[in-house]
Amino acid sequence: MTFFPEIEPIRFEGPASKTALAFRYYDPTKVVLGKTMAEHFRFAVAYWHTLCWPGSDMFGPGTFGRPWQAGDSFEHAVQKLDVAFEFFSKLGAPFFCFHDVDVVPLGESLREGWANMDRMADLIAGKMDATGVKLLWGTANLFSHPRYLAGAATNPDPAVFAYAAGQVQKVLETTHKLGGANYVLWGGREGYETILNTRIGQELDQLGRFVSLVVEHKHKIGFTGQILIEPKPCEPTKHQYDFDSAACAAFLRKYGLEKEVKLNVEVNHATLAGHTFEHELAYASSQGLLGSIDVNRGDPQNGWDTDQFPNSVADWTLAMLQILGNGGIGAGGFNFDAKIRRQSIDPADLFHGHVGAMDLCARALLAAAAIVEDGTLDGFVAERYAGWGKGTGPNMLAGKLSLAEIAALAHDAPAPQPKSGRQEYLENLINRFV
Ligand code: XUL
Ligand code: CO
Repeated sequence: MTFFPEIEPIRFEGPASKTALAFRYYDPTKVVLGKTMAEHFRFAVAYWHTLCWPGSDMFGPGTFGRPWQAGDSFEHAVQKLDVAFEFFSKLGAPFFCFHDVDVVPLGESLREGWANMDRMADLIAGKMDATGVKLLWGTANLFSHPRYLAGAATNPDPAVFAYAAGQVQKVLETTHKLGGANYVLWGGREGYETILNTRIGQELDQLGRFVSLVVEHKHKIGFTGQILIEPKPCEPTKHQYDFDSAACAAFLRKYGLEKEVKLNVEVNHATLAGHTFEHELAYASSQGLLGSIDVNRGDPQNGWDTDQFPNSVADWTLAMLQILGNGGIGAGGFNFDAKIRRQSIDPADLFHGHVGAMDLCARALLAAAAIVEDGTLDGFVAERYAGWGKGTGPNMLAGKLSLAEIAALAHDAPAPQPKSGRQEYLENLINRFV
């Protein structure tokens, strides 16, 4: 049985290829700055957008009519699993990501959900063995079921906290069993709608406790993958606590988790927070917290999470510069948290979305690598901060001088002169490589 009979495995054919579904730039074996493209990206398909989303929106039902979406039984989930691994294999995606609810019906009780997950985990393991596709991360959906309407870990009702703990325990253990590289917590409803019914401090303490419990359990079961939280400022809640990289860094430090937990940074979430993606990457990286990324794009005019596939080489080159500056993405990867549009009803459209996005990332990597190899940009920035590496600069930074001693230096020195930041020059420089 095949769901994509007309699709051949996608191959690298180079920039001159006339084949619509071929890679022009993404060559997994090509070495760039000492690593293969496969190692740079660790591309993953998101189960939820690619296999589960039916093409619905707020004004109308699903348009895709996928056969496995006709019901929510275990049999439907098995059908979906077959299609999922056919898709991953033909695409040549080395990884996938899932929520518990994406791969299996969770049933009416935690007990039923756990039993279904165990049954499904064996089937997933079989598929992974047969295809060589690996798990980038697992996560529990703690936001769709009505029990989570007021949050999971931050719910005013401890019984909801306990139910969420049960879901996370099972998915964390399943992720471990499947050899997953990471476990993600996105706090979709960990926030609030109105301050009139909300105690922010209490809710943050609950969230801190919850993440600490996850970390404790990770060590208890011997899971060596990364635990990641995923910043997003809003949607579905009006105010979400893990607003952006900076808010997450502060949260992790307050609860003593900054050595245990990193960030899964998503493009569209940066847009919603009023930041560029490169800002979010740079901030996370500066704090040693860049763990993984969710690849997509928002819409410059619409203020919601459109989760589109990326399509700007210029934007992605800036992101790739930050990722290269971080020394790569480590145990994380590039997860396509992106969906095709509601009108893109043909199964082949799923391939067009992913193939184009993988190629775009590869093209941006080549541009960013050329910028790094050229060295002009790095040289400019190094020169801009050079004062901090010589003279009294290092001592000022290391806390060896008091405020008064530093002021005394200023009394005796010539007055500092303003210098150009050269933004236009630098923007032109980047455009030579894009
Ligand atoms: C929602 C979002 C999620 C997380 C996983 O905006 O990005 O899909 O990535 O729960
Ligand atoms: Co995401």
